[in-house]
Amino acid sequence: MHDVLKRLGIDEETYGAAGAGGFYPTAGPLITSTNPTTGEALAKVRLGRRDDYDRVITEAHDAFLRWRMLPAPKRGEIVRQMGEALREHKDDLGALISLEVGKIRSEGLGEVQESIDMAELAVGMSRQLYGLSMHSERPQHRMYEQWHPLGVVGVITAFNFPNAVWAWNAMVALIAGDSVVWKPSLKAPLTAIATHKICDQVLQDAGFGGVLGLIIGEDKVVGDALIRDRRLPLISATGSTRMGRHVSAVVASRLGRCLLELGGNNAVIVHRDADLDLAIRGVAFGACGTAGQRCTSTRRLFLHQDIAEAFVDRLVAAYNTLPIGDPLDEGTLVGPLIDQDAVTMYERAIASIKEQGGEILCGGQRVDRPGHFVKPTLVRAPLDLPMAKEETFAPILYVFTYDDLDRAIAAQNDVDQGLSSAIFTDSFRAAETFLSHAGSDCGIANVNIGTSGAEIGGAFGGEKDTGGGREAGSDSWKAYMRRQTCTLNWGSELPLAQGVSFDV
Ligand code: UN1
Repeated sequence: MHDVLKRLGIDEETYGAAGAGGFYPTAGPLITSTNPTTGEALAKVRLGRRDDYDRVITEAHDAFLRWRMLPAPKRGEIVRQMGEALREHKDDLGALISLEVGKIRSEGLGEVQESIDMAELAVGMSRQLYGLSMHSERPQHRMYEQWHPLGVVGVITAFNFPNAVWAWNAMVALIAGDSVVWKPSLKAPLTAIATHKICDQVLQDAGFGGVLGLIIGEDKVVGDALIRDRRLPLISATGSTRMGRHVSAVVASRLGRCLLELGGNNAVIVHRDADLDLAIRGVAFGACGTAGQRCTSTRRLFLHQDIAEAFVDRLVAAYNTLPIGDPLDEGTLVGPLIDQDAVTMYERAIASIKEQGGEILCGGQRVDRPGHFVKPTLVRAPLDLPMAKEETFAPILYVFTYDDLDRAIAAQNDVDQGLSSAIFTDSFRAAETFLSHAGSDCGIANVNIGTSGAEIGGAFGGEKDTGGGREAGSDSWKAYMRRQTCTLNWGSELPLAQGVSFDV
């Protein structure tokens, strides 16, 4: 057993549900979390069942009733301590992320940093849960909006950000006065358990056990219960568009709220006047970072015809020297895919690309070594290549050539997803065209930086099949609260709005 796991308090066999009193024995099936780099078993998790789910939700709801009465800045103080606790464990937690999902060392650490940043941002937010005030049309009346906690928030996360995406939601939901029940991916249960333990300890110490709940279980058992449960006014879900469509339909049928962060098919446009050194680095990180398994990964590249050939040559050269290997080895830039299914999807995608007339410029195969490694792949593609419209969660980048910027932007927008986008250009006019109302249709639009690696201060999310949700910074806290409009009469008359009279 890895020392990292021991230090994080994870046993060889651990339970998959936690509530007011910490972890308790579950009796569902046993799953094994394996290291995608080596195939070695890391630890086993006993899944939660329906009755475990009910217990977690009941305890979260009870805890919510007390938590919501704590003033928001006091909740913020507790969240600040969570950020500190994460900072103390950053090294080990980052290593666990590398072990469990194959992120390179700096990305594993970066993910924990993202959670720490979220905690700190949320502390500030806790003093600023502001509402607007309006002038009433009636004399001696005052009108304003205030924001109340929502209740128990259900958070569903994917394997690729097994720590930070929970933090985007949880840190903000906590300062908002909600309790949070987390259903993590079955592909990254240990990171969830370790993260929960660290943050829950802070709440337990403050006398608020139950505010954070954890339920690890199968979709058809606990996932289904979570999305149908009327006790959960908000479900925040990150994952595939297919999953999001289902979650959204079920939650809508009970008139609940959804916050969705789903698939992306993110593009970079490299204009003829771009700084190509910047562009090469931005594209390589965007397409190959996290082995292409970010929702923000760069999947399509539009090159102006004047620079296309030279750029492709440089990119192929860069791809051919990318160090692929153990994510914990210094110098590695590309780790493994999450599991064999992901490798199979990659191989199927490559076969379809070839069938559809795409030309593989480099990569296109798995790497001959144990673990789930594939080669980052560049594909020269006709504009209508059907595969380029799909999100394959692997390092495959489709390269197109354009002559007219408007056409490149239109092609960039011509996919179902709308998460992230970028242009590399030194032209003010080109950049502003890209950012205009007629420009990128994505939730994120960058100039001279790539599509991935967003900072948490901004709202994060995208349009169309990406689901429309906004998480993390800016005013995204509003999603975790309910708005109340209040009108107060401090006069001795009762005038009615719109001039209505009703004298009794
Ligand atoms: C994701 O892949 O689900 O912008 C989230 C980024 C990260 C978050 C990605 N900050 O790439």
